[in-house]
Amino acid sequence: MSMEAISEALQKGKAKDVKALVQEQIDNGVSAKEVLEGGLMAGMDIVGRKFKANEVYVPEVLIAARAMSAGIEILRPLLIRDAVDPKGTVVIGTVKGDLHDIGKNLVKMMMEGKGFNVIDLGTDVAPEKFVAAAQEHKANIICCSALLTTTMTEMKNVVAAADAAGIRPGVKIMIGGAPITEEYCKSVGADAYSPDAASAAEKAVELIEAA
Ligand code: B12
Repeated sequence: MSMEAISEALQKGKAKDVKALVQEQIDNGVSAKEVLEGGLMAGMDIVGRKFKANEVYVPEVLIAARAMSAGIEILRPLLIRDAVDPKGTVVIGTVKGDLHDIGKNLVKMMMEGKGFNVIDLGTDVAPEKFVAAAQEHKANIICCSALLTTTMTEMKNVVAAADAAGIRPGVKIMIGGAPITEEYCKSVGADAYSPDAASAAEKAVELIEAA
């Protein structure tokens, strides 16, 4: 019931209500993971379906996205609570032409939770910028996010730019986002793919330990 209230407030883009309802659940002892998946992501999933069906438009989605981010901010300290020893450095960003950042921000948060130092380049990041940041910060992993079938092709350019700069295999490239699959990862020559933020962080730890 209360998870539904979070989902509904998110769909209506009521950031203040989302924050209060998320806090209420946490105060009641519900886990951050449960609130994230059962409330916030469930609500955004419905927004996504309505968006696809032309029942809601970009402005409504944008307001819902802001409400989701407000809710995630409340969960942030809980999601990254188990941070341990520094694991390495990750450079993360959403690829060129793509402005979706909610998933990227979640991946960033989970990586921080695993003890990674995360350099966030934001959205609409050109391949050369990923590579320059990896060199500057001596990163172990570059993480690219894409939510559009028209921008996911940029990942191939990030791999090519990293190869041209000669930073691989020292720097690994991880990719993800709704349209990405394991097969796509292989086809562009990236090192790893993961379907969600929690498994992305686990995969990153595996990559570091295997290096
Ligand atoms: C919110 C949203 C927007 C917001 C974005 C706000 C923001 N700050 O991010 C706004 C309104 C700006 C927007 C704009 C557009 N959007 Co939009 N949007 C969405 C929506 C509804 C939700 C995306 C989201 O945040 N999901 C929640 C997060 C948590 O999930 P996620 O991003 O998938 O991330 C998870 C995993 O994928 C993974 N992950 C993500 N990144 C990474 C990275 C790595 C390295 C790894 C390992 C894992 C990983 O972990 C995350 C957490 O578990 C989706 C629909 C959907 N169901 O996905 C459409 C959707 C992505 N958008 C779509 C479209 C078409 C657009 C526009 C072109 C619309 C337009 N006509 O203008 C523009 C493009 C703007 C641009 N240049 O980027 C389409 C894409 C279709 C396609 N296949 O290409 C979708 C699928 C909607 C649809 N069904 O039609 N959008």
